Amino acid sequence: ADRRGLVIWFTGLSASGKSTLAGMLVRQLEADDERAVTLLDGDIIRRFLSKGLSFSREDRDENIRRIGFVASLVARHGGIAVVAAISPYRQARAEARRLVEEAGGLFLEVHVATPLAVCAERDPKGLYAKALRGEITGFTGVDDPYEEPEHPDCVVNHAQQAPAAALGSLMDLLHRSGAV
Ligand code: GGZ
Repeated sequence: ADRRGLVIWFTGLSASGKSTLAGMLVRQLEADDERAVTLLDGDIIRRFLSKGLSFSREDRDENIRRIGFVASLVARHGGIAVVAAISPYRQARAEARRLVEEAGGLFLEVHVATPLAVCAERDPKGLYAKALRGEITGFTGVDDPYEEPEHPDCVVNHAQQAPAAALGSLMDLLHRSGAV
């Protein structure tokens, strides 16, 4: 493996399986690659780095800008960052890609394309139910937009694939692109 920085960016709806897959990928990379791996999970970022930000477009974009900036720092030093955030806006994801590429890193966008109906059915935190009852507004996929990636580097779908199979296709991509 070379020393080029690497950012694997998972985008998709709430409860699509981003965090699960990101966690599995981190463990696999830690086993296969001698480099440290930094996990930037939206849920945790919002408790620390982005504490106080709302879910307005402006604040989501600010959240993604911060995550993209940290990922670009990791990439600049030849490290690996794994990001899991809804990142619903194309332009914000493109900006994150630009930052990482300017830092000399390889940016791979993974669309976790689990259908909305399946995410809403899974609903591990009961947030879809609340959004559908109108108790939360501006919930992604219910009454807030999600702009699908037009040219993702990889698409996985937890309604069609077991997590282990999704991880397998991701590892194939990483090996094919010479990233690890
Ligand atoms: C979307 C929301 C919202 C609204 C709270 N819309 O499944 P979760 O619970 O654990 O992950 C979601 C998380 C989204 O944070 P991100 O930083 O990934 O979002 S973004 O990239 O858009 O900045 C969800 C919870 O926060 N959550 N309210 N209105 N998700």
